[in-house]
Amino acid sequence: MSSERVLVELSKGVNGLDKIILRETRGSSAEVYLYGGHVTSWKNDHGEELLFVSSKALFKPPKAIRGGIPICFPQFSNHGPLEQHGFARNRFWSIDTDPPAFPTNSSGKAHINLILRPSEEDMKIWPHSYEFRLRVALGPGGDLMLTSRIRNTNTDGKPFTFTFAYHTYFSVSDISEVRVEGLETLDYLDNLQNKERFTEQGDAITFETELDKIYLSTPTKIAILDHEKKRTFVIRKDGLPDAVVWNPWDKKAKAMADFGDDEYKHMLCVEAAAIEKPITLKPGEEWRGRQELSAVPSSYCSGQLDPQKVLLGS
Ligand code: TA6
Repeated sequence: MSSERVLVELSKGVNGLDKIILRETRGSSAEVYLYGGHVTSWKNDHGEELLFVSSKALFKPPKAIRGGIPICFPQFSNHGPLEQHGFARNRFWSIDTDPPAFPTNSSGKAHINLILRPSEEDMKIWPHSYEFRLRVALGPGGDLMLTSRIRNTNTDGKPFTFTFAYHTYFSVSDISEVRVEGLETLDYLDNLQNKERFTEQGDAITFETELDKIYLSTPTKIAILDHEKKRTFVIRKDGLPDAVVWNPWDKKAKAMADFGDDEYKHMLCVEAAAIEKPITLKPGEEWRGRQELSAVPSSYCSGQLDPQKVLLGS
């Protein structure tokens, strides 16, 4: 019983906002704010921070926290009439004390269950009743798992449709030294060219200017190679066919009040998402979207880790 307590701790964060700290016995940890159901920290068992949070992030409603893993629901970006990225990221979530059963293999890990239901105010802007259950779990190896279960609880027989993203901000050493593997030759919508559709060239994605693309029907595994840090992030995703890749570069960085002018050099968003084909749920139906993040110590050039082996391997 005692080790259990250490694994999950309710605490106060910035501006006194409630947060949950998850600790894994070997030393990795994660932090989740009830504001936004927002993961703001993920550390490996050396205590190194793996997610980027801006030094100018505001932890003050109604502004979403700049960094970590904002949840975009029920609308990704401006793909619809609602506010940018929907409203889940600037609502207060609750701890779900009675979550429906979960797949057996997740028991015993440091995890927390959160829940979001619409307020009367929300119903005025998006007239649907739903239950959004979010489980955040740390695996024995320090992997970070986020599982969303969204159920349509409308009593008026109405279906609803939404788009979704885990808007993950990864911490990188130097964006110009980073490569993304797994999205080669895929079609994408370019957000910098009116969402026009293009096909990616055959090589890994590298960064030398602002980039804002939605890759369509991607493989379930994507790798981010941080050459300088000899680290590879592996994103495994389920129920989330698309992937957004974003770096604001210098001009956009300067234009964002809650983002440092040079911080674009040390972050990259790679977002497991469902955008191209919005999800429609009839009353009683439930959707599941899961992402698992791993950080593998690696040295690309030493060949210890061939990204193709990562992407094609287990
Ligand atoms: O996911 C990429 C994106 O949609 C970009 O277009 C950019 O706007 C980014 O999200 C940040 O959005 P935010 O509303 O958090 O400023």
